[in-house]
Amino acid sequence: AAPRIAIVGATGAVGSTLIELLEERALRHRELHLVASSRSAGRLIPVGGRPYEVQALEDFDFGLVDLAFFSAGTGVSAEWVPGAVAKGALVIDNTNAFRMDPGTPLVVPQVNFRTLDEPPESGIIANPNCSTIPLVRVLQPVERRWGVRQAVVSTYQAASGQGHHGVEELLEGSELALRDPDAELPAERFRPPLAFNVVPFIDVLQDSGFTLEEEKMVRESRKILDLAHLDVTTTCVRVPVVNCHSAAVWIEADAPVDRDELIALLSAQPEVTVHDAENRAAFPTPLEAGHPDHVHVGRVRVSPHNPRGFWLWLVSDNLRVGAALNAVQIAEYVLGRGFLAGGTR
Ligand code: A2P
Ligand code: 11C
Repeated sequence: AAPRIAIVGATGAVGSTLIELLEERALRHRELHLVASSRSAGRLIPVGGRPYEVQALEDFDFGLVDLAFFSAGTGVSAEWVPGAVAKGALVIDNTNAFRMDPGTPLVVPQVNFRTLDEPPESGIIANPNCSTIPLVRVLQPVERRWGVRQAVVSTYQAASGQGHHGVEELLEGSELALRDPDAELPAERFRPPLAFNVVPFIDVLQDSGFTLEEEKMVRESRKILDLAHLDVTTTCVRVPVVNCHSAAVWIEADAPVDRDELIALLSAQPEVTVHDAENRAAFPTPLEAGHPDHVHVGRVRVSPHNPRGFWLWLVSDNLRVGAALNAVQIAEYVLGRGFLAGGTR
């Protein structure tokens, strides 16, 4: 039977993308419950041509659903996911709350679907951070073919990583700055302001001197790839782009890498498009990447000084590939495995 589904954070950037994907894809549902904060309670959101009323999280009974997607921030998940699990819902959590919990698989279906061979011990499946997902999608085939000695990543992350409010703040700040270069720009989601700026600081500083975003990319990649000592290091940068995260990735393999073979290998990965296979001048950008459900790769360059080292440029839709699509693909896989058959785990 099709499951009964709740989307927590349904009014947010990832939540509304989840709704779009439910409409687009074959993930059927018997009932759909849209949940957000009490601020949004009573709002009507159309899904499949029918209005659904948003319910306040405090009033929602998770006993009514088989599957709950959480995308309302780490604090909300930490507080409410355990209760949802206790009521019998399988939770796919899109926050940082449970990703490193040993009883919770951290899943990118194209990479480690095997971790879903059994239902998760915790009742939770974690969705990785939006900048981790495209990275592991290319690291895994390289690791299997040549071995990865080290990966050095610089990200170029879009405003939508901070939700609808992040996008609004960027657009509002950009308009203000165009009208008056000395205007004081809004800086609630992004400080310093993001408009016409580049900010090498995402989330909070950790004791290591790296930011939490940078640390998440390292530890999540290690868990997903099951490589506890993978040498990956990152600088995470926010750029004034509305949507789609990019990354410049330097990988040093354990053996010399042939560019044509590398391109063939990456092109053969599911939902990966390599742009410079034939035309070396072709590359993806956030505005013109192409299929919104693919990881886009370009600027594939083997170093002339080190035949084991090469660069990749990655672009992917952080709300889809990096968040909602990954979560929906997890749900599709889980349903295929029958964890939710008949509406129960
Ligand atoms: P709301 O719209 O009612 O504030 P975004 O990432 O785009 O900022 O969206 C965050 C999502 O998380 C929204 O759906 C928001 O609902 C929801 N949310 C934020 N705080 C809470 C909360 N305390 N309880 C329930 N939902 C919350
Ligand atoms: C950003 N990557 O771009 C963040 C958003 O751990 O799921 C997602 C944070 C997370 O701001």
